[in-house]
Amino acid sequence: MNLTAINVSLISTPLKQPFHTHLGTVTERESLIVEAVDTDGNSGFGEGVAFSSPWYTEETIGTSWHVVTEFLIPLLKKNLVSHPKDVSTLFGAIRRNHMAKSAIELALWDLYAKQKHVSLAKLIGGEADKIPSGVVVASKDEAEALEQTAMYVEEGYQRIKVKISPANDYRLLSRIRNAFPDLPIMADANSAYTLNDADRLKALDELGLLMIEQPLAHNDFLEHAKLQKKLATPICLDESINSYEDAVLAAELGSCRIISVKVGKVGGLSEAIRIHDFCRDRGIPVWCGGMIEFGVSRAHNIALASLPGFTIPGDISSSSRFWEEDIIKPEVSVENGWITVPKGPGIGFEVNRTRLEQTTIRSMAFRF
Ligand code: OSB
Ligand code: MG
Repeated sequence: MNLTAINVSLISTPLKQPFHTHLGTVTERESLIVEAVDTDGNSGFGEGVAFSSPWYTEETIGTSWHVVTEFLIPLLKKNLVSHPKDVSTLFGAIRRNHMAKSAIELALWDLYAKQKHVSLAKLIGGEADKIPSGVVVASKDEAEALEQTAMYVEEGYQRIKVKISPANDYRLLSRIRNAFPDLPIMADANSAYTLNDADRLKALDELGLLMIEQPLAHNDFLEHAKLQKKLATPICLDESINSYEDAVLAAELGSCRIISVKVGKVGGLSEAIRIHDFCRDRGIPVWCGGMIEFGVSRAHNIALASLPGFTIPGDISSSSRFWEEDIIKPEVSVENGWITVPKGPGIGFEVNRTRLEQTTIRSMAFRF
């Protein structure tokens, strides 16, 4: 791919408002931005989406920095890569660290698409011109959650996801359901329950939810299968799905009826596409999850979500959902509930270098 340099930047920005889950609250977002440069001066960008602390996955921004700079970039320097697909094989020598791997792999996908003068969406077989947009309500306060829902419905979002736990579940969801009888609503529990709560979750069946995301442990398949048998509402797995093999396991065991794909969590776009293809063949609906990410990752998600198996609106909202100013130009915007899939080369958004520099707290350049 004629690489001449890789630049790694650690950026940090406060969120417009705190994002609460029962696992913890995010108020400030750090992210790793990787730029891959070729001999013709093309630049491809990727984003590493690990959080500052290991509350959601074991990876952190710190471990990503370590693995990217000490292991993955040295591997790339020593081995010729002619297609971004080669990267998964090359990085197979390093165990897990999916978000670190993905940050680089995504930069190479963007660069490769730019070298071929095609949009990333088209390169990977995307068919949609626009994708439906969903948004997450993650407030501690029930009245505020209702207000936010009303605001997002007004903005046109096609599906609302609400963070739930035993502290708010039925009460909050039934209030939202009563206020919006026809709204597609889903609930994300981020592992707030155990199998002993099956009756409590069964009570949510009457609310007509699209799905309940990850009710049980982050690494569980067996108990989710037992729970799914008891619920009419489809279970969707998020935390449990870290690879293609996890998706196969979940399908074989009946642990869920829907799968959420997060590119960073599964180690890159190639793996995300494998999961998509498997789910499409098996008739399992998939949707693209979100990581409170900046525009680079959002742009990659848009390309992924243009694949035909993505039949449910994902957690891909506008840049303004989280940021006063994003690091891409134009920013991601939602029009009447839809995001247009860009047709320009690569991810189809420019990186706003001024904003990138303003938000960078640490950077490192590697020459090839
Ligand atoms: O569980 O889906 C999740 C954000 C951070 C970590 C985990 C999750 C989330 C979200 C998506 O709910 C938020 C978004 O980016 O829109
Ligand atoms: Mg989730």
